[in-house]
Amino acid sequence: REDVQARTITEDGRIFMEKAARDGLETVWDRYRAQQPQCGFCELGLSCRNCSMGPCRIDPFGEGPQRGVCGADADIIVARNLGRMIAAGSASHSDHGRDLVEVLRKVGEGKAPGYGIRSEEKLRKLASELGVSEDGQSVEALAVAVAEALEEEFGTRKKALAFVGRVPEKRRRIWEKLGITPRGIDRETSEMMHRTHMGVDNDWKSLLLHGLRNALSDGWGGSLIATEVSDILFGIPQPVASEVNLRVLKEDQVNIVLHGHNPIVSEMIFQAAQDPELMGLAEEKGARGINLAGLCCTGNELLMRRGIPMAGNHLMTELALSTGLIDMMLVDYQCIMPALGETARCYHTRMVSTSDKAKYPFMEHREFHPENARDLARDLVREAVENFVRRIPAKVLSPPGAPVKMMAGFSVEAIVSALGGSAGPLIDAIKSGAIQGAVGVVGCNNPKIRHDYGHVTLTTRLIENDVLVVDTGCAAVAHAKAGLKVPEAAEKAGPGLRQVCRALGIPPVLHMGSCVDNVRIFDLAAALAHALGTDISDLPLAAAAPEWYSEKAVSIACYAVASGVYTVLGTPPPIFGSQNIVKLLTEDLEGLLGASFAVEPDPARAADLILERIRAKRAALGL
Ligand code: SF4
Ligand code: WCC
Ligand code: FE2
Repeated sequence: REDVQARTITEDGRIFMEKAARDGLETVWDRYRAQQPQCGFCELGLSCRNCSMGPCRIDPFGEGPQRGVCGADADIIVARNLGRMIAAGSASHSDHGRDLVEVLRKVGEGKAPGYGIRSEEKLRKLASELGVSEDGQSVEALAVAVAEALEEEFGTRKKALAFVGRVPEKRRRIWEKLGITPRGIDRETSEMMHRTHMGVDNDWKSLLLHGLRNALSDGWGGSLIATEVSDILFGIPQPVASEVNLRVLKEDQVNIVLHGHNPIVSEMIFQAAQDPELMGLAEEKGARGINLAGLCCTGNELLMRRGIPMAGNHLMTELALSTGLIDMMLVDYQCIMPALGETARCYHTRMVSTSDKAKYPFMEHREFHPENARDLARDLVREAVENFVRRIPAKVLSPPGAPVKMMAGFSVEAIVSALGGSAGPLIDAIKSGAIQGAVGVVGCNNPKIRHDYGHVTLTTRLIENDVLVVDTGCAAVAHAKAGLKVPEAAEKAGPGLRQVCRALGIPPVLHMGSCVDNVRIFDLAAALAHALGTDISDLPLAAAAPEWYSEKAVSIACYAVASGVYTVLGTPPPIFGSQNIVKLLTEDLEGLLGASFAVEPDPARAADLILERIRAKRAALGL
């Protein structure tokens, strides 16, 4: 059906959209259509329900009211709404980071059986960065001390977050001058909620500046802590081969799918699935093994560290259920559509929620805590195995064909070691023009944009033009499905990039992890800037989120720009009700931060904007 073609570029997506329709399921695309037309005021950011004198809306045509009941105009309302999106996004990444810090502390205290310190090297690096003395401390005591220092990053009233020290000097001065140096992770989010309460900050410029600071508290705070502590607890990712798309689900094996974000649960399930006793039980039940697969970012975390295959990205989560092959789906939090529990009722699939802060309709709630995680993971894997025999043959459709091969695991440490121990060869390749620049293509799927089309079109154009692409999150999964993440994909790259990839045996599109792992990209950018004695904004870099949907993506985009990286958004953010704000974000920020936003739904044109940007940056550097 043409309808199905228009919704996705992926073959497994098309096949299972039709299967879902046959099974009478409603999908995200159906619900999106049912919502049409969506509210024009809200699309423009012109509606406000921050207080009970409202809700209010501003008439974009200038004929109806131009002020809310309190007197807020379009600029104030758009800025407040955007500010609250940033706060929600920053809070989500940062609260995820906090959960990891809790586990780190419990590991140190000996109260988290099954968890441990996998990278002592990173623990020590973080200790020295945070000014925690290592003298005579056991690893356990050091873990507690580092956890305590990280806890201080969240709530304490400081002048600056510790990790601001990683930012090039020139950039730090820009932040100081604008008053956007992030001071405390929770503080910036809390202050944003305060400022956007009725009758507090009513200057749209100062609201937006605080928005940047709030986003920086995510990028150089909460997300960074999530990534670093995950590396300490679960290991620093190294290049690893794996596979992607719905074909990674196996008809003859117990399929357990992990969906959500935090590796705390998924890593324990990974361990339990290796248990010989449970593997034996699977055989008794007639299965050839226990097969784990990932969705969204918790999948990316397992992929990066353990090579666990990915079943799909955000818009594939319902369709994965429609295979009828999933014996258990475990979710933690973020990007888990509340529709999933009901969808699964059509099949034998057991749906299990695991986080004390995230419950969903029609899911069993089995709460994970550091103390019980190892035992609970074993119980759940056992239950998944027992559920294997309850598959409903009439409802099973095995995805035809084979999965697509991919490579992942490109942490900064892994990239540097692939380069032979320093960033030097990458800098040389950029200087010589073999690599014209580097772009982070990141973010979600959104039913407003043909599934995966934005990512794959943009990224293909960029590599054809000798631009190295690094990616994370659902964008990375889209690229993998399109076959861009194998060394052979170098053939699709321009001659310069092709040669570099061939010499190093790497793909032209490097998987750097989950959405919190976007901080890896900025760590790399900061390292390049340091090596060249310049600022991040002087480098031939850019970022893009062609299909973003989430508030977390708004926070990421804002810390990208505030860190000096030009960022192109595919889905329009709700800012077009204020021409002042559009002008500030797409033009004037350039003068203040050396970077700005662009909005371009057509990914081919987004590629042109980015290539033009890279050319200009190269010219300014005399390259
Ligand atoms: Fe209306 Fe102002 Fe209240 Fe918003 S804060 S709902 S604009 S009165
Ligand atoms: Ni991260 Fe976006 Fe995927 Fe969710 S999992 S959908 S925030 S990119
Ligand atoms: Fe509305």
